[in-house]
Amino acid sequence: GKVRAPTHIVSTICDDRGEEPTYAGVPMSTIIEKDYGVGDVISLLWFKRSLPRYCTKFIEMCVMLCADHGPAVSGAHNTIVTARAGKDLVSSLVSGLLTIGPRFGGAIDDAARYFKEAHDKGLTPYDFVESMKKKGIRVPGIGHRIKSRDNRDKRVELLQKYARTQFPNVKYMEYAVTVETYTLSKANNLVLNVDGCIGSLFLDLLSSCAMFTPQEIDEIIEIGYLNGLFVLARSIGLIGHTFDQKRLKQPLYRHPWEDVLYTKYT
Ligand code: Q5B
Repeated sequence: GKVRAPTHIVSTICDDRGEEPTYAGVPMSTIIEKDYGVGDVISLLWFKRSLPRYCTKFIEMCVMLCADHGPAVSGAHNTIVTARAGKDLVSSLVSGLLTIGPRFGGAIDDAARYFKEAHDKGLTPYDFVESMKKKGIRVPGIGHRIKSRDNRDKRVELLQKYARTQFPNVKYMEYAVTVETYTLSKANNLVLNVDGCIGSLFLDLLSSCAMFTPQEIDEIIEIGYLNGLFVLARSIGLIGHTFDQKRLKQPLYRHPWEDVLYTKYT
């Protein structure tokens, strides 16, 4: 019989061979005719299924609310400096994206991992936070440079409000809030931050929408899908910062000497 030569690539999310491309089997014309949003497209290409509207709206809210947070954050700062060095759009964008990681914007996956483990094991917030401290690990999703008990993060409030009214269950987010109550007793800025809020709420979305098996949820958390939301969202802002600098014809950036502490090598 016929023997098919082994392929070099296996791909399951988008098929462009027919009359029109499909995303997880859904033709482009359906996406347009049925007025799908970017949340639906993310749901098809990342999760390979059509999620209910309340879930895709939540995804869209995450993208919109994380699109930018001003010029002073690590990502925007790098992008601005790179654009001012005369580099092109892609270089300016990726130099900002490369700052996304465990301290800045890229704590969503770890927040989901640690909150899930602690919640599912039934750890009290005290036991969870203190065990992390003993291991020398900062609680991902907790703490912010400018947000605090008295200067709450509106993004967190908006996402929490939406999920409390739209999600069938918000047990992981409520657990994260009890962790926040404990960490706030230690320092004013140890709030549940936007990464921790999205991480815990995504656990709630995955576990309560009846569209994922427990094994699929574990795989999503293990692979680490959720930082992708911040990367995608913040790309919008970083591209904006690049255009802004170019439009403003900003010169090469040089950090002022007076803002550097030059000390003798010890
Ligand atoms: N301490 C975010 O720290 C920050 C602790 C903690 C236990 C913690 C820190 C942190 C986890 C990572 C995380 C996402 C680095 C943040 C984001 C997007 C953004 C950004 C924007 C946007 C801030 C002072 C004392 C020390 C620490 C203790 C701090 N965090 N203990 N668990 N999580 N969080 N990142 O203010 O005893 O003095 O040694 O790593 O979730 O990135 O807008 O800016 O949209 O762009 O620099 O919102 O919290 O404080 O490092 O001086 O620490 O607090 O151990 O204790 P800070 P530090 P001690 S959202």
